[in-house]
Amino acid sequence: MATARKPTNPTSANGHAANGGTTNGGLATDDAIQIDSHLGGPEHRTLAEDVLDGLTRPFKELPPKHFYDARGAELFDRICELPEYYPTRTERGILDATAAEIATLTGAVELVELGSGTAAKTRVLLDALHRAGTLERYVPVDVTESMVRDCADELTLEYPGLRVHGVIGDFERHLDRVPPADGPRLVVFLGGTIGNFPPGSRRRFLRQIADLLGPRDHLLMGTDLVKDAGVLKDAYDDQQGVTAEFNRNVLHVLNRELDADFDPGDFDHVALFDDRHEWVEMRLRARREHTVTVGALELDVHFDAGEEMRTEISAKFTRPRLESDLDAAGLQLVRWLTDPEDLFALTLSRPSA
Ligand code: AVJ
Repeated sequence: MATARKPTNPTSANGHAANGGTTNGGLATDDAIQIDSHLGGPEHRTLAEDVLDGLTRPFKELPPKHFYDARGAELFDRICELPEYYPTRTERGILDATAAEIATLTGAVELVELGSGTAAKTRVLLDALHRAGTLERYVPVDVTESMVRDCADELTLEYPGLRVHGVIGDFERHLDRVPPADGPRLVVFLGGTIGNFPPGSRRRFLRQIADLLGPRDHLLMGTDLVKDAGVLKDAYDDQQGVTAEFNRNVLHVLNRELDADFDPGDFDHVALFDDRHEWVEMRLRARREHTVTVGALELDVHFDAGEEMRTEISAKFTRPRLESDLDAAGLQLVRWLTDPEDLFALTLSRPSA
């Protein structure tokens, strides 16, 4: 496929196409693109609220969503290339092997992607739907404005006739802003990110996703699977220390955004598999007793030597547990798609009859 270069994209300030209605022989112009932004600053408030809440708990905790500033996104991309981190390439292999079947089963006219990022893996699905002749619209939902805009520009060039309706927002808060379906819809949530939700919120979030689905629509979700604890630990504690840097990056985010004075060098990276909960946990462990100030919150936070702060859970699934989570959200499994080693699964599901 031709790699399209990014043209300038003159969308107006409110994010709506400035020149809607005209066509241009299938060329990518702004009438193929509509972008709505739902981020008007309150992003900082959720960070401040999360930090105040998380750092004043008896067992300190920070939610993983704040890892992903520009540096965090770059470190995560490097994680995806690590020999120890199998999920990305495994999911990609499953998609390569099954995209055509997914296209046939869903007959989807539109693809809605939660946490679309650079949409690297999405192209496999877009290709399959394009080849099946059904693809009309792509709806990426992502907090990073530049990612949504760049991929809208690129994809409208790569797929002549494709419309892109981007939603810049937090998929945990703005799912109700996803435009109404134009025809059979495929919602995709890849990468295993559902694993970041603890079990109760996971089911609540799956129910919100289910609300985006009509009777002919489908959800395609990627989930990492339970496996040997050593393999899991290595995937989250790599030799090169990239995951450790990614983990500590959240402290840089707090320093910059909330005027905190963390010294990331005061914390060790910890990764472990909790086999009772069937999740990987990442923590930051204080090397010495010290107190950190979070200026924007007028908050002093004391750490004991060896105290651990949880920064991420990444749930690992079994088929029965996933089916019961789907069932609780009003969804039923249509296809269970895995790699030959059963490392990772893609599940295709639809609203229960
Ligand atoms: C992007 C949430 C799927 O849980 O494996 C990678 C994030 N954390 N290495 C995961 C992550 C440490 C990743 N997800």
